[in-house]
Amino acid sequence: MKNILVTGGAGFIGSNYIYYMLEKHPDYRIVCIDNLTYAGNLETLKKAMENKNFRFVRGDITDRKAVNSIFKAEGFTAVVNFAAESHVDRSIEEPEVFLKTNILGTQVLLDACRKFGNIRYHQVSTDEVYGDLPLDRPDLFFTENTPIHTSSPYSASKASADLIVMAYYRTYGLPVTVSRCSNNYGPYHFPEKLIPLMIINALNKKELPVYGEGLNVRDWLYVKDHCKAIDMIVENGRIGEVYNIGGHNERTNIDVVKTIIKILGRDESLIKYVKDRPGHDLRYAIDPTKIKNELGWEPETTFEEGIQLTVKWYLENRYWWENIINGEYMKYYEKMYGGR
Ligand code: NAD
Ligand code: TDX
Repeated sequence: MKNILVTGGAGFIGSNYIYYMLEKHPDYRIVCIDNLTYAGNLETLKKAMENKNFRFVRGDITDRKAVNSIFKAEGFTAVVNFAAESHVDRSIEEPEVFLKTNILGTQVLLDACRKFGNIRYHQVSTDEVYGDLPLDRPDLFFTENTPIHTSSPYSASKASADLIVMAYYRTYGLPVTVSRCSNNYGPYHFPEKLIPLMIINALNKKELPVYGEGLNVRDWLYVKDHCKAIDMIVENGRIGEVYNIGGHNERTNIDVVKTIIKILGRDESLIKYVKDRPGHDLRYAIDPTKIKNELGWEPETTFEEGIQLTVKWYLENRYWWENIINGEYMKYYEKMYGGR
């Protein structure tokens, strides 16, 4: 029987992956380790907890002793590492924890995979490791051969982790894969990120803070399509390979914000252009040819469908985000946006 360790599964993409896997592979055992940072939420995993094939362990991936003891007890067949500090703006304020979790945490997991029987390891990485593309060259895309060229402490930490993962493949022969995905959106997305922040603020008739002129471009992928791609890579991806994941869904930030305003029937006067993010990447755009040709992966959800589904989810799950924004989050919001 397959027994998969999912790290960071109380966060946005990890939790969506857990639900995807429990449904797609009802015979697999899924164990989640997550230390429940500000971004982790046990409420998100409430339904998964009812499944007898699922186990949650509160633990830190940088804690070697704790990680080794769960590997020893469980006998994993694969590890999928989502656990990370994931917000670029926070990495600009306080980089250290990004280096600790994203780089050293990855190393602890890789060591455990070696120690407990050369276990299959998948690293969930990001298109941000490629840096950015210019706005006036729509013909350019990130391929797996695009050089690593990072901008923020977040992306630098993710790139470092990728390099360590590939070093464990080359040096020790550990069976690894890496995926680099574009911006995700969908259910359980933490309110600090662009799309949920704009939905929640628009619902609350609060200002919508757009960085700079709102012309930066992101390549949006509905989270379920990302989960499906990871499943395919872990099952059939070639060992030692990197796969880009993205669905050719490029939008300027201002476009995304105006779409949300329209869906919610709010007024564009809520938009407030604020001071730009330092080092703000201009454009991300993924070329997904490799995963399409090798594994047959294609996105199933268009941006138009996905954004409707996402807004609907936030309307129907107010308790989930109201709990978050009524807590510590307000302090963060004040610090990042107050007087910006
Ligand atoms: P998230 O911030 O929503 O969730 C991260 C989870 O990791 C949280 O549950 C948190 O508690 C947990 N965590 C953090 N530090 C930990 C530690 N030391 N030990 C154990 N658990 C820890 O992040 P997300 O958006 O779901 O991103 C998941 C992964 O996907 C990250 O590796 C991120 O770099 C990558 N990624 C994200 C996107 C995106 O658009 N969100 C795109 C591409 C790649
Ligand atoms: O209030 C805001 N106003 C704004 O204009 C916020 C929060 C963001 N933005 C802009 C900055 C970006 O150009 O929107 C764009 C998206 O911002 P984020 O949601 O913070 O995402 P991004 O920085 O693109 O990074 C995301 O995608 C890649 C994830 O957070 C990363 O974890 C992932 O690796």
